[in-house]
Amino acid sequence: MSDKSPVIVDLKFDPETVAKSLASAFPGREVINLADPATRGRDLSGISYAVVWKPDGDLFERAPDLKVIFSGGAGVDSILSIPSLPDIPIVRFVDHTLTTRMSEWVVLQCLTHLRQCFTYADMQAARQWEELAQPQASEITVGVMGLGVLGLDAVHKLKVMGFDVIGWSRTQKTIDSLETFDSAGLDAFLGRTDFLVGLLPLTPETEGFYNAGLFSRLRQGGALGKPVFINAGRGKSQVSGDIVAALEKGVLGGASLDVFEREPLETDSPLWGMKNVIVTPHAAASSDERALFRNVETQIAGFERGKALPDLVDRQRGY
Ligand code: NDP
Ligand code: OXD
Repeated sequence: MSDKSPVIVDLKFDPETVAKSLASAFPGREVINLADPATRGRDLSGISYAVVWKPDGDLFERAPDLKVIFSGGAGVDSILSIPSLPDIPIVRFVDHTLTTRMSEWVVLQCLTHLRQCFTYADMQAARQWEELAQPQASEITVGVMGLGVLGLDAVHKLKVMGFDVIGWSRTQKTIDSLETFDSAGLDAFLGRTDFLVGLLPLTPETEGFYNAGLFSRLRQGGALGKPVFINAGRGKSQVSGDIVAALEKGVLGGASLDVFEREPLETDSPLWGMKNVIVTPHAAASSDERALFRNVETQIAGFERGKALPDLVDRQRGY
C-alpha cells in the first residue's frame, strides 16, 4: 500500500474518457474516481488532493482534510460558488494544450467573419459564383477582453494573422506592441473595436457585462460595416436577449458564441438559427484529461517537495 495521499477525482466530463485517462495516471497513488459507482459511500477523510470540475455540492464536507484543490479547467467559478469551499489553495488548469485550443477557436472565428464565410456558404448553396469585396485583416481591430493566459496567447496569434489587435483588462498592462486599456479606458477601447473577443472569467463584476449598452458602444462603420461579438469566456457574462436584439437591429453584424447563460443552450433559442451566428457547445478549449492529470501529478510532486504551487486562484479577485 502506497503512503502517498490518494487523489479524489470529481470531474463532470465524459466519464469514459476520464476513466480511460486515469488508467495510466498518478502512478503509485490511489485514485478515487467519484464517477465510479464503487466509490459510493467511501470515506474521503484524510485525503489531501482533489481534481474537480463542477464538483458535487457536498464534496468538501465529505473530504474535510483536503490540502489543495486542482481545477479541471481554467475557469473556477463553479468551484468558488460552493458554500462549503474550504480556505485552501485552488490551482487553475493552465496548460499549453488548453491555451492552444482556445487560440485556434478565437482565430477561426475572427477569420470566419473576416472572410465572410456565411455569405459564401449561402452563395454556394445557391450555386452563385460571385466575389465579395475583401477587407484586409489589418483593417479590422480585434479588441480582446481579458489579457490573462488565454487572452495573451490569442492576441499573439491574431497578430500573426495580421489583425490590428488591442487589449483590455482589469489592471493596466504594459505589453510589447500591444495597445492596452484598463477598466477606466473601456469606452475608448470599445469605440475602436470591430471584433470583440470575450475571454473574461465570471465574477460579480463580469456578470451580465456583455449587454445592449456595451454592444452600442462598439465601432460602427468599420471595414466590414458592423461589429461582431465573439465570446468564449463565460455565458453568464452575456445577456442572450440583448445579443439577439443587437443582431436583429443591426447593432451587431454577427456573433460566435461558445458559452451561454444556460448550458446546454435551449433548443428553442433563436441564436441557433440566426444569420452570421456560430454556436459551439462550450467546446472552444475543453480540457484534455491526459494533459490535466499529467499537470496535476507534476504539481503534487512539486508541492510535496515544498515547491510553491503555480496558477493559484485569488479569491479576493474571484479568478
Ligand atoms: P486569467 O485569470 O489568466 O485571465 C483573466 C483576465 O481577465 C485577466 O487579464 C484579468 O485582468 C481579466 N479580468 C478579470 N476580471 C476583469 C474585470 N472585471 N474587468 C476587466 N478585466 C478583467 O484567465 P484565463 O485567461 O486562463 O481564462 C479566462 C477565462 O476563459 C476563464 O476564467 C474561463 O471562464 C474561460 N474559459 C473558457 C473555456 C471554453 O472552453 N469556453 C476554456 C477555458 C477557459 P487582470 O490581468 O488585470 O487580472
Ligand atoms: C474552462 C472551461 O474553464 O472549459 O477550462 O470552460
